[in-house]
Amino acid sequence: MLKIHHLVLSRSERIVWLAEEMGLRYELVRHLRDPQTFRAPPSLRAVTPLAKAPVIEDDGIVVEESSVICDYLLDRHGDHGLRPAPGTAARRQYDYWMASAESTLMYPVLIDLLSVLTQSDAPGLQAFAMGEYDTMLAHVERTLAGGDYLVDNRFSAADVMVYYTLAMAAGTAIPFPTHAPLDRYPQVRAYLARLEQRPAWQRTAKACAA
Ligand SMILES: N[C@@H](CCC(=O)N[C@@H](CS)C(=O)NCC(=O)O)C(=O)O
Repeated sequence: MLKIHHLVLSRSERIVWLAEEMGLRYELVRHLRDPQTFRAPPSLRAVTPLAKAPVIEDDGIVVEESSVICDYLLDRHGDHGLRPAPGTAARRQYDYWMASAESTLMYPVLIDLLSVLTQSDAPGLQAFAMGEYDTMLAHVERTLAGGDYLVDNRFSAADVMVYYTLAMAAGTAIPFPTHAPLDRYPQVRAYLARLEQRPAWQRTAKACAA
């Protein structure tokens, strides 16, 4: 059976959420972070030398990296209406958001969180993060002006990916204060609230709770 390794308070919530949206059967293996360092425990290193979550095991195959796992599950079990058809404009947008969630959109969040976690006071770096926050949040805000979801006005795995990045920025995914100026982006805040209404998200929140 599909095994989803969940590092509590981490991006692996994405995979549990997608599995719930798809109605998959899976075993959830929870790994607790080190309370001092907030790093992954040795139990995760036993699954992958990277010791990063998410990671899944499926019939002896180990798959890592959130967006790759999402597309692996959709390839293996069918799209379930959660991914546009290949070769379409919608699919190009989907691919863009899937990749962006862990790259362009994530940069300011990581810089901000690492500054907070390491208690470093580098004003230049913080100013850079604030500028990038505005660039990325304005981009999501503009996209949402055209509909309730990021791609083709339909919920997709791209929303699952981007949600977690935005929830990190909002400070709701992990218990560290951030400086993301979400108050200036009402469409983004409404989008997060809308996604959190989904029954599959609510089941995920319960299963993944710390
Ligand atoms: N880009 C990777 C990021 C993986 C990653 O950094 N995961 C974090 C959790 S949010 C982790 O496992 N951190 C624990 C550690 O580094 O000790 C993905 O999306 O899967």
